[in-house]
Amino acid sequence: MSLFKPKLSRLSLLIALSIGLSACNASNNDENDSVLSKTEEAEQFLTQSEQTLSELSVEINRAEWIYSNFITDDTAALSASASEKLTATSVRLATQAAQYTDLKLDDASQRKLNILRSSLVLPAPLDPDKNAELAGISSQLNGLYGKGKYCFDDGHCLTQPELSAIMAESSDPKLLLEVWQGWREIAKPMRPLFQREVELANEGANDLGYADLSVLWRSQYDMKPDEFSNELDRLWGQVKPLYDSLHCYVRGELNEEYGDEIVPSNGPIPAHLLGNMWAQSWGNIYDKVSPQDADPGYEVTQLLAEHDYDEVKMVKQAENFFSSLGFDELPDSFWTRSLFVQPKDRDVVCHASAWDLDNLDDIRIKMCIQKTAEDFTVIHHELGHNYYQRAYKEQPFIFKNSANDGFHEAIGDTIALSITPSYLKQIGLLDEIPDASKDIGLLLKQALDKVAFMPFGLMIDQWRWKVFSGEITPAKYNQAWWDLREKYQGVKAPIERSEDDFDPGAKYHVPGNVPYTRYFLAHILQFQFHKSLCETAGDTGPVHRCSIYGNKAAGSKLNTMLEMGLSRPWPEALNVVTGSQEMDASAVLDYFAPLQVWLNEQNAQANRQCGW
Ligand code: X8Z
Ligand code: ZN
Repeated sequence: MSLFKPKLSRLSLLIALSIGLSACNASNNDENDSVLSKTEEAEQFLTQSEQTLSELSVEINRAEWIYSNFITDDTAALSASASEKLTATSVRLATQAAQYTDLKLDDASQRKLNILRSSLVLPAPLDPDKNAELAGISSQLNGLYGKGKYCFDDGHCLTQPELSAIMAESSDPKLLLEVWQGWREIAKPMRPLFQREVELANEGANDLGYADLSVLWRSQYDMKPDEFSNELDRLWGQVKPLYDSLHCYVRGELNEEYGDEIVPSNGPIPAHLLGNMWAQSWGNIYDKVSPQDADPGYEVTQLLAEHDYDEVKMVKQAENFFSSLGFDELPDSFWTRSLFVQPKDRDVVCHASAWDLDNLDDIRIKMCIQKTAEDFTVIHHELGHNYYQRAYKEQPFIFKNSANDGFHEAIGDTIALSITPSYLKQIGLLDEIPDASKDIGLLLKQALDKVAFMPFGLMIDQWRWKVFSGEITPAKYNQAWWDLREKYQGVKAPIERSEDDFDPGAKYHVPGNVPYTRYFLAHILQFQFHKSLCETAGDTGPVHRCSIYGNKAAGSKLNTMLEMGLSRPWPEALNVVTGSQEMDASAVLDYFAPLQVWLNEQNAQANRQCGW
């Protein structure tokens, strides 16, 4: 499969094989011969591993696909048993790969061995009983999230997407609080399971030679784990002043909307009032905080409704964007096999995902699409995964992945940055392009989605890495979660929380065991990609007005990077599109430069005390 969740990595690393190593292990007095035979052995190990991996991945992908589309006890058992088999063999492979890392192999083989060693996101201990226990826990956690509902006093129950729609649309603080609190009830039973999952996976990481799971997760970025942590601090340091200005402005506006009792004009913002279940992106409160004189005067949600867009038409429109860049159309099987609409008759995992069932052409998305601007963007996000998967399909199995996990998350978002007023006009959704005086409104909407997301994208794994390393103990899970929410985002729980709660579990990627730093990286990378592709397209205007729609030169450059997959270190892939080997948030700051000035003026005029 290639869903960008832990399963991506778990499932990308299947079965260890019983390869005939015995002849090569025979003692040999000639040192050169011995080195040579070990090298040959390593090459053979890789060839056979890749062949078996690619064959077996299809079986695993199918089990996972069926489970996520039809959550029952039986499909859970099948998925757990597939994942148990996969993990056992991946761990064996990773262990075997470690034996060859000191050899002098060609770059590609060396790289493959390193990837085999470090790509597991949920490594099981070697003990088979513990492996089975871990697979069962992981499947149970996924099921608890997928089946999660909140039932109101009158007995009617809502699923995650329905509750999220209330969080997006309502202005009633009492209702928002009820839904916020209600959804988090689903996570309480996850706590002991999660705690045990961490223990077992840490043991698995130890067995592979890593100090803990945090070190393993941070070992996948072509640099040392601690260097990677420092990179994140550096990038966040670049963006933080912009975030602080946005936070200050939004808090001030919400204070006016809701009053001192509900949103005090200092301190952290209560997390239920930001238009999103997790306060992770704030675009849905645009109307509550928008500047009257700079509002562009249209809403994409409304435009979609006025033009009779249903779920399929939304996906077709997104496909059309990629086609305009020169990418081939999606295969027929995409349209017949994907899930676009939430089924009424069964539990499914609604959280959007993109899949590559056969590592070739059987690409699909699975998503309970709402007919909103937000989901129109998410569709582009998911298709970005599918086009990436198809672009690297000629690579050897181990390189069938993105340059780093942030790249996979950034491609569709990069395309969605091109959904500008001029693009909407070109595709017939908008009649008139708002003039430049409305740019502040457009930029504010974009910042509420993108800039607001950044500290959230960072804090989830700051929490998890500390949990994995033992710095955060189970007795402090929830407290530490809210401490980090406050530190990075400047938000707080709207009501008292305790260690009876397990608020991290109410976010899909925690029970799903999907690393989250990838989304932080993607939010930096997509602005770098957008800026560079706009230059390739010869756009000389402000970068926030640029759309690469229809530009084949930009499409071709992007495709060159996508085709590389994971075959080279990510700085080289980045260099193909941007001409630079560094991740750098100055593209974010350039994009939002006019907004930054405006926010600071507004905050100064209103005499706001920023910070929390
Ligand atoms: O999980 C996702 C995608 C699937 S890879 C829909 N995202 C993160 C989230 O929803 O929390 C995209 C942005 C952040
Ligand atoms: Zn994604």
